[in-house]
Amino acid sequence: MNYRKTRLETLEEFIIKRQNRFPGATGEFSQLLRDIGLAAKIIAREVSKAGFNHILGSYGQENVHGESIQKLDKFADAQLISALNRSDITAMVISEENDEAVQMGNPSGKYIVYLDPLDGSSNIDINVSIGSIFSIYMRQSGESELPDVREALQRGTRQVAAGYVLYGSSTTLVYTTGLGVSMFTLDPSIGEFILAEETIEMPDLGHIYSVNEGYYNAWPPGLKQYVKYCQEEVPDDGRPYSARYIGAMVADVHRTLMKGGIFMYPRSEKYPRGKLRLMYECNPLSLVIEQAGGKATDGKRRILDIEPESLHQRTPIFIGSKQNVDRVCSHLQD
Ligand code: AHM
Ligand code: MG
Repeated sequence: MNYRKTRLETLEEFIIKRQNRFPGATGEFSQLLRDIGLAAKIIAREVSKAGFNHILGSYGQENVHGESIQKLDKFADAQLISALNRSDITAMVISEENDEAVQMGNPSGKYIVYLDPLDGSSNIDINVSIGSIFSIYMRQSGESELPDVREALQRGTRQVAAGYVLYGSSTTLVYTTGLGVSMFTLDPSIGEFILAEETIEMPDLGHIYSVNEGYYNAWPPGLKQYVKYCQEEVPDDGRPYSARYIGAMVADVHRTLMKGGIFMYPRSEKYPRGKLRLMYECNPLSLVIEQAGGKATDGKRRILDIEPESLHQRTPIFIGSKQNVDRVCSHLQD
């Protein structure tokens, strides 16, 4: 009998293959990525049962931003932190769900991990896409003491890896270590993430814009102008563009990565510094988008160059295909 050579590559195999490219690698970083993959599978399993496993609805508490905590947010937070605690690699975790940094009790741990355990929590109860976002930094000081929070305040350019897991019509894991962006799909029948695309390159220009238009009146004038530009009837130029807004940044940015276009969350009167969080939403997604050939700015500065001042700081963001981001920036500067 002849067997056709179709080779499925699992996330584990892919991580080890990449690790082998670096002769001195200790394998610790690979272990960290595999631990995140494990937590993602457990969260995906729970998300897929949401509705009958009593995990929907509010936890009856508010998080540090005054938002109602969903049970699934708490579950995802606990799963990710305990997966990262399986080994002594991670020294500190900063999560959207915890005001303070979580010390893992590993003074020898080399890495600091930021998490948005479940982005888009308002989508949980309505069976719309949500996701977990992660961002990984190396400690800068010696490893004899537990890290100081100041060690965690590093620019986005210093991320050694970043990515997300999207719990959508399928569960997708996307990550980068600065060598391009790779995507995996969870095959629930065998419980493995399988390589779907080794290197994602996004279009330079896309025909979709994504922004919460309910806040139109609070937008800066440049953004109003840009959205008007997107809506103009210029068929030769592919306009009007389509509008799409899922309400979970991770899902909106994933669509932008795959199809091109732009996702925007500007500053407003309600959120004078923007709504989205620099360290565990904007930086990791900006690294992914840049690694796929796109761009991300706060309207003036590259997101990855912003010097962080606090763990939970917010920023406006314009992220997506190069040409779309350049155009909105030129309107904002007008
Ligand atoms: P969350 O992490 O608490 O779910 O909040 C962040 C979310 C983003 O995912 C999304 O893009 C944004 O908030 C939506 O905000 P708005 O409802 O103001 O459009
Ligand atoms: Mg979020």
